Amino acid sequence: MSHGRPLVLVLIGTALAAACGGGGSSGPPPRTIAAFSGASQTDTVLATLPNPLVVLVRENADPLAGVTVNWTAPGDGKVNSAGTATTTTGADGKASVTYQLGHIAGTQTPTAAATGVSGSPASFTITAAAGVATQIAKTAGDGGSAVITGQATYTVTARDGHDNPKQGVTIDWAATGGGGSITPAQNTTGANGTASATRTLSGTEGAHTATATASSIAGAPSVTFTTTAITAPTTAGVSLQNIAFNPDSVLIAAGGQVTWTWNDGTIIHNVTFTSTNPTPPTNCADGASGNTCARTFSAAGTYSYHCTRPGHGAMTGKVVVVP
Ligand SMILES: [Cu+2]
Repeated sequence: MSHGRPLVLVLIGTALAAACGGGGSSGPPPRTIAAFSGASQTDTVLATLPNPLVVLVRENADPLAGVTVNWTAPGDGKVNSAGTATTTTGADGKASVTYQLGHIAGTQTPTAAATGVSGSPASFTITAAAGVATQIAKTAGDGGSAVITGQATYTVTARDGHDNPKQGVTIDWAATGGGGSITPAQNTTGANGTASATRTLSGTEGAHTATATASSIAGAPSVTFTTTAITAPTTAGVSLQNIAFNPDSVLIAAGGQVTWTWNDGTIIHNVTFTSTNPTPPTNCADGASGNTCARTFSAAGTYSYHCTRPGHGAMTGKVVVVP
């Protein structure tokens, strides 16, 4: 005897027992619902699965006919061409629907529920794969600047017509302006739909362009990345003003020098390095307006610093040194 069954079933069971003239006071026989077939199918978004979703309802071990099964599709998936469907089990205890996948790639879980039946709702785990790739887009690396002969990393993402990332799309990379090179010349998008390449700039300042083209996609879409090549200066200046370093990031060539100038009246500041690799130069001590401090940076890398005066915690800066 199980507990928690709806009262109606208890009454039905009692009535059946009475009608059969036996059974005495035992409860209704156990009913179960379970996925029978069609679970674990995989297809493309918006496709209709080749096999229907089938549940089996039993009473004790026997198929039970006439049980109402309420189906629900997740998202914009469809059971029997709609968001929900109602079917009735046949003489074999089975009920079934067709399933059309929703547009979002990944796991989709349609369900089948029956009132007062153990195991309800039964669920089906369907895997939706992205559809045919229709587009590529720049997703990282475009529009920055880098020192001459330096590098930039570009990333494109291929997607299907529903914006699902699409794996396995071939991307051709080409350096198209400014000189230099890009590698690899060709690769394919990964599981997250992305592919990346490394652009190496020439020794000439100015715009460097490169393209990513997906020839296998209808229309062979192509996107253009631009990086501006700059020559790192050998000197840079930073003003300490309004309880801030301005600018808070400077770029210099290795061996170059940065000069800090105090311009904040009587407010005391210092320059205290916080990064350790590369080894930073000596800190600049407390000072007020009129004070200056120059430091030379011989090793390439990023040097972070801040001001340690009370209440100046937001006063941070960095020096980026390139070879
Ligand atoms: Cu300060």
